[in-house]
This record gives sequence, C-alpha cells and structure tokens, in this order.
Amino acid sequence: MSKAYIGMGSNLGDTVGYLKQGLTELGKVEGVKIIGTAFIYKTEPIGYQDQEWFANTVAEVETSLEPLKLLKVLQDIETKLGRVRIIRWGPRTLDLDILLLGEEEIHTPDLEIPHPRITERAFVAVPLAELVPEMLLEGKKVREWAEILSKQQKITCTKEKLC
Ligand code: A4P
Ligand code: MG
Repeated sequence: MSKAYIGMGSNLGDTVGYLKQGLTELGKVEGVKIIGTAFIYKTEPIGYQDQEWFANTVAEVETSLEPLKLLKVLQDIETKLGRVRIIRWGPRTLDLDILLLGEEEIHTPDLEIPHPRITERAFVAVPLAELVPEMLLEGKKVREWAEILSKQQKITCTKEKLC
C-alpha cells in the first residue's frame, strides 16, 4: 500500500457537492482507502481567469493501485460526475489530480508524479500543507510553498471538511 494525495477541484454548480460525491466514489474503489481530507478552500481561478471561483481540497488515501490504474479510476469518476473537457484549465464539475503517490517519480505525457504544478498553486499547496507540511518539494517544505503562494493568490479557508 502507498499513501497518495489527490487534489480535488470544482467550479460548476454545487461545487462542494461534487467534491463530496467525488470522495464517496473514490472510497468505493477496490484498492483505495480514504484516510482523511484537508479543509475545503474557496480559491480564485488560476490559469484561465474568466470563470467562477473554485472549491478545492486534498484527500489523503492509501492505495494498492498502480499509478496508471489510479489515474484511470480518477478520470472515470470525473466522467461519471459530468466532467466535459472543453477548455484546458477551464470550468469543471470535478477535477481529480494525483499530486503524490508514495515515492513514485513519473515523467510521461500522460502522467507526471509529483504533479508538476504543486509549487505554483496555492489551491494545491495550502490544503496539502495541512497533511504533509514537512515534505520537501523542489527545495522547500510544502508549508513554505503554501505560505509563499497564499500571499500571491486569493484563497479562503471554509473550515469545513468533506469527512
Ligand atoms: N496528467 C498528467 N499528470 C497527471 C496527474 N498527476 N494527475 C494528465 C492527473 N492527470 C495528470 O488533465 C489533462 C491531462 O493531464 C490528463 O489527460 C492526464 O493524462 P485534465 O484533468 O483532463 O485537464 P485539466 O485539469 O484542465 O488540466 P491539468 O493540466 O490537470 O490542469 P490543472 O493543473 O489541474 O489545472 N484554479 C483554481 N483556483 N482551482 C483549480 O482547481 N484547476 C485548474 C486545472 C486550473 N485553475 C484552477 C484549478
Ligand atoms: Mg486535471
């Protein structure tokens, strides 16, 4: 079993509802066990700005799935919850990204682990810092990235959790 951290984001319709449904679906998958989640954050859109604010969080899971199998599982859940891909970085009912998976380091077009944009985005680094504050990424601790990025990008903690 490996520990994995799954970034979750939604900015269409009942955003927190989609995060909840996404987590419920993930918990049903054989070979995946939900350990916990960070708080839910309301975050300004990054990358493509002409869209609603997001609800974001990070889930901590234990999994026996291979990286590509886990990716497929996440994509199937996104599709099940109505995800349609039109604009890259654009609006979505649910986005599930593998941020970290055990000690895996993967650099392929279909899958990059650790996720290459953790250290650019407050909406990932801030919730991740609740779960693994001391983990080193690109020369800094996750909590240091969270501190830096939360000064540059708008992010508000709701103090609510999915579980
Ligand atoms: N892919 C490669 N590595 C991974 C990984 N570690 N986890 C590939 C998941 N997928 C990975 O993803 C595009 C492709 O990335 C997939 O086919 C997969 O093979 P996608 O989910 O179809 O499209 P996307 O989400 O638009 O692209 P991407 O690159 O995942 O975008 P990001 O970086 O996730 O950004 N602003 C706020 N405030 N909150 C957000 O949640 N999200 C985005 C999306 C932009 N701005 C945002 C938010
Ligand atoms: Mg994605």
